[in-house]
Amino acid sequence: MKNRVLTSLILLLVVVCAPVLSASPAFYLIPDSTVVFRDSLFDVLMPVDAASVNLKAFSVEISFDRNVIRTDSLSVTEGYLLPTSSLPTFFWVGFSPDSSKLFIDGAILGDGFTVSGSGTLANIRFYTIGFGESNLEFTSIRARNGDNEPLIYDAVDGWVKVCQFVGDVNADNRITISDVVYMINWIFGGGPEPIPDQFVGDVNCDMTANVSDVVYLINYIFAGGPAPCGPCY
Ligand SMILES: [Ca+2]
Ligand SMILES: [Ca+2]
Repeated sequence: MKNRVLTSLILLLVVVCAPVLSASPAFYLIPDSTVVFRDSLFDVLMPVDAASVNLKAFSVEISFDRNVIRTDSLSVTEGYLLPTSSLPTFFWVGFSPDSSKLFIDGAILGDGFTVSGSGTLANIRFYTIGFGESNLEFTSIRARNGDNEPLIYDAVDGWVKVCQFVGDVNADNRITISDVVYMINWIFGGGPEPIPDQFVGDVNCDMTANVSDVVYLINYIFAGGPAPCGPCY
């Protein structure tokens, strides 16, 4: 009997405490993973979740690989959440000198006024400049409530991969006759290897790049043959 009472008490504690334990608010980057081609744009939202309470101001620092993606101050715009207070807001965007960190500050201009619940704080448009992968990482999150007290938020980071077309062996972001010439020069003329390595030239996906891939590529470009086996390298 004693054990049953104890078990019931523990169960009650778990039920009561579970929402509290899982209620830690967080800043997100949505989508948390993006696969995109080079020389293109992609959008990332920066929301907070429903556990966010009495948010008046925030200041975040997001780092990324500047050799893979970039953004600029015109491409970062205010989200809808703080303006739902119906008061004027402050919104500022800055960058580290080497362009590898993005700083975003926002606040409701009005003593004591706050917003609670989920919503977007910023919209960020990145452009891709190089092949590879980059984390989108919150390296700092600071937030304040209406009494100017610090609020604690978790961070849910993002990630992006900038892809290369399979068959784009000269890495100019398109598949053309110049890739065929490049492949022929590599295979028969001792020219440079496909960039970044030979597997980007394996357009028929048989795990090796050779003359049969050249034939496949010619057939694709000039005769309406099947496309390279995978769109992304
Ligand atoms: Ca190419
Ligand atoms: Ca092949």
